[in-house]
Amino acid sequence: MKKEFPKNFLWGAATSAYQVEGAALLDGKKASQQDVINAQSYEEKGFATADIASDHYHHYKEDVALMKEMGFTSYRFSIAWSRVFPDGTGEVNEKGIQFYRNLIDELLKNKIEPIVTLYHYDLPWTLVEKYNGWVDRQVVADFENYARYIINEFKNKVKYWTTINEQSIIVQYWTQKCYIPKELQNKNQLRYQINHHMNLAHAVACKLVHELVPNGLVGAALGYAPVYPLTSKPEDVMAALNAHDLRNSYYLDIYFKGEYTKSALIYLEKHGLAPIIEAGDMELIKEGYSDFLALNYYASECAKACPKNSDKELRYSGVNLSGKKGEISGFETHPGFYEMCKNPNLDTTDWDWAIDPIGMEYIFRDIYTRYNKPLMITENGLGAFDELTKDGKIHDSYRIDYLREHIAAMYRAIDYGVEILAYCPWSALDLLSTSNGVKKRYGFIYVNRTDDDPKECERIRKDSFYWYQKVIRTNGAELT
Ligand code: BGP
Repeated sequence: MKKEFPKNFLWGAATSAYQVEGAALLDGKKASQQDVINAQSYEEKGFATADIASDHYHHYKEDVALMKEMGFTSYRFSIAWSRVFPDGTGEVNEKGIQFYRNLIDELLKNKIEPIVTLYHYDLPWTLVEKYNGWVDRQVVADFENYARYIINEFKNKVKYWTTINEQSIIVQYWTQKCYIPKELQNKNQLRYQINHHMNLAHAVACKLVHELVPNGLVGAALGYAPVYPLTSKPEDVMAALNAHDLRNSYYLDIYFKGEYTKSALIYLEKHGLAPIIEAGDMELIKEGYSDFLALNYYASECAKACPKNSDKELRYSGVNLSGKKGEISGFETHPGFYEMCKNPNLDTTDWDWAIDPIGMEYIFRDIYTRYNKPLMITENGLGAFDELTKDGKIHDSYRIDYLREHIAAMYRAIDYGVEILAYCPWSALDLLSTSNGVKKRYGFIYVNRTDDDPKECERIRKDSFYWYQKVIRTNGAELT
């Protein structure tokens, strides 16, 4: 029997501002920390800068038309704070906000529901220069000013709001996702302090949506992976539980219960890593409750025991910069608590991300059972080296296989009663990867450029474009 998704299920895809827009210093926009980080990584590693990215700033009408052609009923994107407030605070940049008015109007004209992310890694550079950005509590007040302006501006046009993108990933990869001055990079407590400031900013944004947006719904967009034990040895199972508490529940409990997961906080306190929490913080966090959770799911993770007396030291997640399987630079390790490792039961992408559709079904079931809130997917997808073949096409059957299995997993979760609102895989069109330039592609729409040469950023429909069009047309009943 063919299985359709619920009647008003939202189908679409996702992007983020600095990864897709380009026009990094145009029409009054000033640099964000990502413009600076990516300029450095171009110098050091040859990955593209964010200057032009996919030039969506100039192609947005064409891009929305292509989304419409695929049948999108939603589109998840982010607003660049430094386009609207070039210095983070102060005067609004009229041309900057006009871009988002135009984009949102274009989406609504095409009956595509905008799902707006307020913050996706791109803090205005001025705030980094002023006070080291997220390291300083002042950022919460500046974020509130920015968020209030944006939410007010679009309160009658945007129903779904996501606050901060992937706090859990920011903790792991903090120098990629935030600009951290060299002299602070060995102070790991700051990872959790930054996260605490983000929890406050998240709560502030939730309160603003509840206050200002009629029927508005708000939640965080969290990078989330289930953690499996490497073996059924009790010490590995315990390690997986520890990893789950520190990497997953530590965020979810804030969003839905307004408190830090005890076991994780005790671990952090014992090791001098816990955030400084000021009077009133936890009350604010409780008041800023979430209506739903947006999940970014790519891969599952695996953990094993790491005895306290081993010779290992605290370290955070490594990254694969080459796109050659097996070249990941290391795994997160907390001696005495857990050590992450490769799952021998799963194949991986070329960048060592475990491919695991059942993992997505698992997290849907698990999170919904524990918190009983609606969920949506705001990222899911396969990074790959796509080839533009001589016939002018992109035969990305591997991406279709990946997405098909994940959509089927999502259906199984719905079948078991999980409330899922939307599926917005990564990414609508090819864009700048956070860690691997533009060679690593995710889109349904190919953007013809290289790391060195932006060319014209011509848009070309991939095979997955036509496949997804059919999936949406049949409301998920036809996945072949
Ligand atoms: C998520 C981010 C996205 C995105 C994606 C793929 O963590 O929210 O911004 O880029 O991962 O990651 P990458 O670009 O490193 O392949």
